[in-house]
Amino acid sequence: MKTPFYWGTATAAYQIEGAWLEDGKGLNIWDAYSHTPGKIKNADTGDVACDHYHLFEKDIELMAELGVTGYRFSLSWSRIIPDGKGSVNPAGIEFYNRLIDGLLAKGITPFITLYHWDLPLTLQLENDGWLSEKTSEAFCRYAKTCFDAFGDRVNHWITFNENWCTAVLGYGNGEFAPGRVSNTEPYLAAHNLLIAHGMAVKEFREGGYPGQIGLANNCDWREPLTDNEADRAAAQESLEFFFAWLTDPVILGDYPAIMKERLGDRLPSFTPEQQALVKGSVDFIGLNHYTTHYASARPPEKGGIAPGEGNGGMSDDQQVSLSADEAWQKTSMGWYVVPWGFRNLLNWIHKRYGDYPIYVTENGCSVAANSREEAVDDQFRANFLQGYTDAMKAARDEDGVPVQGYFCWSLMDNFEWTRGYDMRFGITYVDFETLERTPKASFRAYQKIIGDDLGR
Ligand code: PNW
Repeated sequence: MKTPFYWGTATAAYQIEGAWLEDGKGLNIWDAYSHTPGKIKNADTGDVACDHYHLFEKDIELMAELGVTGYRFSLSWSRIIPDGKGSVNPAGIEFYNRLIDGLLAKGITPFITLYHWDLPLTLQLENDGWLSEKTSEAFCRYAKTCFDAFGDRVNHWITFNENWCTAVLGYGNGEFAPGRVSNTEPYLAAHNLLIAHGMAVKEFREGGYPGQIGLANNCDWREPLTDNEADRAAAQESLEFFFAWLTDPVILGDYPAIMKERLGDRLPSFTPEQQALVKGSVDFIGLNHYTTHYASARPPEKGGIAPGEGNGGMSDDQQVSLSADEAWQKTSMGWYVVPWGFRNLLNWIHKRYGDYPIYVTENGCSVAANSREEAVDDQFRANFLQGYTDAMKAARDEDGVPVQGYFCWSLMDNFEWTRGYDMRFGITYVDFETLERTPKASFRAYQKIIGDDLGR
């Protein structure tokens, strides 16, 4: 039987749920961060967000109308275990039970992300978050709680969303919660995240829960600026610092050689026990993809990001300059629209790791608008989705890359982290005053893309 291709949308708990103090939920680091003055655009918070906690039935209806066969969402750890490590909150389990049952009733397959950045605050305060392996142990227990509660109906599990962001933005340049700045801590945090992943997967496999488990890592494409050897090496180096850093260990069992060489003791090494735990710990590769840059060994002549000017310590560690073609279209986040980069990246991943099923766990764009009318008429996003899904289908159908799912980010406008509600990524417009949802032009375009591919 041909494996089904999942067409879906994606969201994350902190970005949509709201209900931050309801029904026994504990605080998490994004609750704390968004309430810290100066951290978030317009002092926005996720206190209410899309109020999905109360409106989830409407959101399931929307997805049924869209025609998706999968939905990727995350669980709020502190809603399920308020202090991250102690007793379980039955109301938290109950909420996700209703969501899962509602999806299944519409024939939508749930893909659960266990961790999309909202660490229970107690674990931050007591353990310094991901700087301690105690947090990995707490995660493993939380994961088991979820497998036990939902594993009878959920067969697709993603332990972590974008460990690159947690490590680099959370512990490197201080942009995301917990807001730490360091050129050592990102590597330690990432190591503990990988150990936590390995522990949870061991629990999953030994517990005999049915289904597949993996990670969702983010990666942009890096195209060599010229065809010369040095620029091709720079592009490769950049991809290894970005994606291979967090994917090689779970498939090949160790960090990329170039990172070990370059970083010395700033990069933790795997003990034999840790290596046994982590190696082979994914059943699929999850990829979140948003943009492309040129990479070169020397600073580009004009514009671009030279080594040492980039994303905190991590970028300084790469001897790579990034630049873009000014002819490329840009989203309102300033991210370039380059569908062929997506196709190249899918091929690069296939070549490096072999025949693992790949799920595109996120892809999408933010579009600026001055009014609701303008926002709903988002031809830009409709074109973006057409271009990117065409590129993915070319990789799947012409290049033989085993892509088995695509999840558009996002089902609806939501809390875009430090950018607050200012950046809208949704194919559904959300009025944050009334919480009314309105499908955009891109919703209709995506509906058609799905229908055509599934032969409806
Ligand atoms: C991802 N970067 O975040 C997240 O998984 C989503 O929660 C988020 O809403 C979406 O992409 C859009 O931003 C990213 O700096 C945040 O490269 C930052 C970066 C990449 C992805």
